[in-house]
Amino acid sequence: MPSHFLGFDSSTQGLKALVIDADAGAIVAAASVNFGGDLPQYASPEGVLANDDPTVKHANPLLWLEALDLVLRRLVEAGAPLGDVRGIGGSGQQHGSVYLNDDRAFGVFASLDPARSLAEQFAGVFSRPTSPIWMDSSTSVECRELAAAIGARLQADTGSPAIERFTGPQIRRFYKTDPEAYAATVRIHLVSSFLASVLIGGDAPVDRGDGAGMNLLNLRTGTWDAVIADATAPNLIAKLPRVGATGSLAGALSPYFQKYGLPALIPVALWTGDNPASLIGMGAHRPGKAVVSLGTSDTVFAAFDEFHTDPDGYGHVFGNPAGGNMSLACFKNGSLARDRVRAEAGVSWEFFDTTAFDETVPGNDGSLALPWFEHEITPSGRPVGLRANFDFAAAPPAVRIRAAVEGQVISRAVHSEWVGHFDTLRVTGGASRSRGILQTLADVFQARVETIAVTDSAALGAALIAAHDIGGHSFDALAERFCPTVEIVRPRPEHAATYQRLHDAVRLLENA
Ligand code: XUL
Repeated sequence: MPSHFLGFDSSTQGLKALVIDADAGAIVAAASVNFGGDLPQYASPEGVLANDDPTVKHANPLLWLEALDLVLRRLVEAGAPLGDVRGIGGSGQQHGSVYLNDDRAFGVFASLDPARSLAEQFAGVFSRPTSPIWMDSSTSVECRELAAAIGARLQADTGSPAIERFTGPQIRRFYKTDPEAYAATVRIHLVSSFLASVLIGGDAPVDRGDGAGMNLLNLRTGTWDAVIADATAPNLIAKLPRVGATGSLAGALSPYFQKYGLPALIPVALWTGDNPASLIGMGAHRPGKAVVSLGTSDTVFAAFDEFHTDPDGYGHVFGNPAGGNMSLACFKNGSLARDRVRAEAGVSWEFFDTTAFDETVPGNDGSLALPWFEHEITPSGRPVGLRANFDFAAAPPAVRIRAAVEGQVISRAVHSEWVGHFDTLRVTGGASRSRGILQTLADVFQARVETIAVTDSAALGAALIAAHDIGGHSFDALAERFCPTVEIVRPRPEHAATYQRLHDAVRLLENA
């Protein structure tokens, strides 16, 4: 009997779906929907609605539903063996929230009509017509209020201090700006638990992995924190779904989805956040291995067992879908900043990998730069602009580019120190093609750097979670089958001390 599982990832800009064969370690079908390109009627080219206030970033939840129908149609058209699927998993962009209005909403979930689209049936059930997503930064006042009300316990118990994009501050803002609509809200879901609810035609629990990104879940008790919830908005706990135990199921698939040839009543795993799912999809579910994702923004995340938090308050603790915890630090100035420095120096990445590497020395004789062209979030609250501890404009391209790459990589290491030591870094994202960047990561972190062949790590992780939670496959076996190493770059111990010394220099530059 085939061991097929379906995984979804509903991210900021699109929805991906993969069917895997867990025994064979193979992806047997894939489809995707790009929100901007495929569903232009939602006027969200990057998955976000336009707003006069640049701090407000909302999305239309009907867009996510329309994409769900479309991606399933595309899987059918691609001949995906949906009739063999034994279980489903999913992940969603973290922190975003969906507000359901009254008992009608629950009625719609329970009686989905296969003759009509999801978007058609869910229109009118949202008490807040648009969903704030993780890019929103409009809640600094609410964050200050929560911080004042709860103090240090907020981070100590939920894993993060008050963070603008986190769900609790977003809920508080909704309550303050539209108290009537807030009062008429019966349920507030995360993107992940909302889409799981649609799949089961019911009310899916929030998983610990994604729930940790809300400033509401007490990670020590594993349940909603009543005091923090009360300080966030009145009567909030009654509006939140249950918190599901890691590895438990959301429910059975709604009959609606039989129209795509999916078997009746197959289990649906709890959906999680895209980063927790990526931890699994990158084969990094065990402590000691960190993932460095070099994209538009850079993220560093890793599994760790013992619950502890970042003393600087920039890193987060989320739940690891394999059990225990994971850390995450997000750096807004990633690839775009690196590339701007490179372009302004008038050179190619190949130049960095070869000439710049030969003409300069590791540590760059202490010359460091932090290309903060956007407001950085790790650390936050600093003015934008390029920071350097030398005359940047007058320096040769090789020095400039090494200064920026090393400044970035050392700051990734500085803000991951609280997590503990990593033996291995699994690197993904466009910049992982640069041999020079990989070597710098290996030398700065003094860890073995690996690249792997996985591209859609969140969707793959979601399918692997289903294979584990539903199919009983072990995460170790799945990681071995699906995430083999492609390339290894070893750290050079002779450069350890040089880079360690520069940690303080980077902190100084960040605070200058
Ligand atoms: C993590 C975060 C982002 C979103 C992107 O805290 O805000 O990585 O999850 O989808």
